[in-house]
Amino acid sequence: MNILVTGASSGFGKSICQRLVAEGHYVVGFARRAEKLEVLKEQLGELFTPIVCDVADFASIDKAFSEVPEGSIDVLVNNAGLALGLEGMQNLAVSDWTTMINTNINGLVYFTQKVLPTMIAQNSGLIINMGSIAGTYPYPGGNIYGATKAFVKQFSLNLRTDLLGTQVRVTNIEPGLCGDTEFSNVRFKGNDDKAAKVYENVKYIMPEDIASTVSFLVSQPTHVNYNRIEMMPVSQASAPLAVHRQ
Ligand code: NDP
Ligand code: 8X3
Repeated sequence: MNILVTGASSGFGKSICQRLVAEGHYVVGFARRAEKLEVLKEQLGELFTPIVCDVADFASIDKAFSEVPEGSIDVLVNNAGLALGLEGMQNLAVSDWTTMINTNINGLVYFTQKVLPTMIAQNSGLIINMGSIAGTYPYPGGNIYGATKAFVKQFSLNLRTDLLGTQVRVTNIEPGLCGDTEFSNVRFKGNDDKAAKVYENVKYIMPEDIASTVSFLVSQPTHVNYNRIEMMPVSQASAPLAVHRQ
């Protein structure tokens, strides 16, 4: 299959590319950091095409798509995304929330719209969006990040209704605590000690577990649609409702 993966330079995206190439798929990986993509290219060889792209910039996406090798697009994995900060909304920098919205929402929607005409015309295709448990369960400081992932969840479900009558499928993967990625390093803006504390003394989900879920979805029969897959490590559960007592 021909598979496009955004956010291919680290974490889930990198692991998804490694897994899918190992399974014999042609994978195009998008990200901003050319040097990281080049290292992956050296490792994965002919089946992998790296394309530098900022998904928060529509012009960059247009340019990137003009570089995608000819051929049908079978699967899009909308994985690029980030959280910035964990402070209350009143203290969140405007540049942080606009970056989260532009990346997690606008970039994902634009990529989706880019592949839809081809998928609808060929009457087949699979769009896998990377949501989060943060899109369902609120937590302090999750304000904008969680809301972007709630958007991704509802957008995925709404897309299914637009696509009813076609064979194009849509799945929202909603992971919980996953380590061995740059997610918290990015969230805490390079404060690696703070990032490391998120994963202290806990067995978290690994990027390979997410890649394995993507691989599972890609290999399903084409008459089956998984709408949502929520994943947590066994060591995580949703919190009880908070009560502030006087
Ligand atoms: P990483 O920070 O390791 O990976 C994020 C990827 O997204 C990188 O490849 C980065 O590449 C890319 N990216 C970020 N911004 C842009 C942009 N503007 N344009 C293009 N690429 C971009 O984090 P994860 O692998 O953990 O996260 C991947 C996805 O999974 C995200 O959507 C995240 O919200 C979601 N998620 C993560 C969880 C976790 O606990 N880790 C849990 C639930 C969901 P580059 O910087 O090179 O552009
Ligand atoms: C990443 C998981 O709980 O840090 O989406 O928001 S969480």
